[in-house]
Amino acid sequence: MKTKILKILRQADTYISGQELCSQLGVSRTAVWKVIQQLKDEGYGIEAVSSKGYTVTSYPDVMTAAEIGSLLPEHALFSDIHYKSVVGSTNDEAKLMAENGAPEGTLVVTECQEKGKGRLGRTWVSPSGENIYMSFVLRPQIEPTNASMLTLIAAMAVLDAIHNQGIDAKIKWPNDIVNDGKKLCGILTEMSSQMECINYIVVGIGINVHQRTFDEPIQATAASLDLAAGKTVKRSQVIADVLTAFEHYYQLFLKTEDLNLLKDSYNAQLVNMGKQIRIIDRSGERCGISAGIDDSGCLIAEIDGKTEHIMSGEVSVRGIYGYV
Ligand code: BTX
Repeated sequence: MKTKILKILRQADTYISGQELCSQLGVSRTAVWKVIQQLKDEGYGIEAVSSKGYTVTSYPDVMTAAEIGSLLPEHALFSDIHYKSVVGSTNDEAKLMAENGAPEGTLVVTECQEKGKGRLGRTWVSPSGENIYMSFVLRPQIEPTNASMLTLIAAMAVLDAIHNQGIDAKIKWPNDIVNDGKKLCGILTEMSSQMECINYIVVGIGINVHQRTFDEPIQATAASLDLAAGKTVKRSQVIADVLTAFEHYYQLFLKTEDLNLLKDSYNAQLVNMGKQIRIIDRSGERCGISAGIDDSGCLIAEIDGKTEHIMSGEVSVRGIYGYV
């Protein structure tokens, strides 16, 4: 009910009477009043005028289920939202929920991760109260080998949300979003599967939002939305925009089970496009020119006159981050 009240108040361009809220939601005036008090306690500036009703004058920077839910469209995929003040890793939380039967669209959001994870055993720096750390559960009926494309879709969704804040950013294949050569976001996709079918996938997204200073070793390579935008960005709006865009791209992906319908938009946003890249994998390091992704999300690279489709590994782009 809190989500619905918040949504009605948010969408109204004028005061909404208590009676109007009661009849829209089919609840008592006391029930509405209690929710209004809770919202005030959470930091919402709510003005109540006896002859007119309620209006919201200011919104706090919170990431509660009601706040995020009130910004999502009706019947959104991500309707089961769990907000936690602190966790080890939202990916681990979401995996646990998925193991216990959580449906597709379950979302975990937190203020702080004590064991934030990057790829390949790396760490994701996750201080409290500053950024976005979230993970969601998917249960697509696709080949397990196609699951890695969801990371690229998530990158497109995050990029849309960042652009909505007026920030110029690009994708660094496969899973980073960068602004001015610095990393704003990282994405970690994990999967539980059998040979031919997927039990579940967890997509984890970390976006630096309010953080203004970063310690070594990421001091020179990390940035945040506030720094890039030169203003204070609302975390809940970014989350809602990521989820809305992801749902749209996910539906397109499921139609073809590849990136055929999304490849052109992805490539148009690729920071590595047409540039010299270093491909570092277990076999060592090679140089080539990036030609964007193919239908399955592999990076196409021209290396020594030959075209290669690179599936995994770390790709570094010259000029990006300053250390390449
Ligand atoms: P990655 O392995 O591509 O990037 C990790 C590397 O990025 C680190 O080794 C470090 O150099 C740098 N780094 C670490 N923290 C930050 C940061 N806050 N900002 C910029 N650079 C940083 C990327 O892995 C995948 C990250 C996913 C994070 C989300 S948060 C929610 C979810 N839960 C969880 O445990 N992980 C995901």
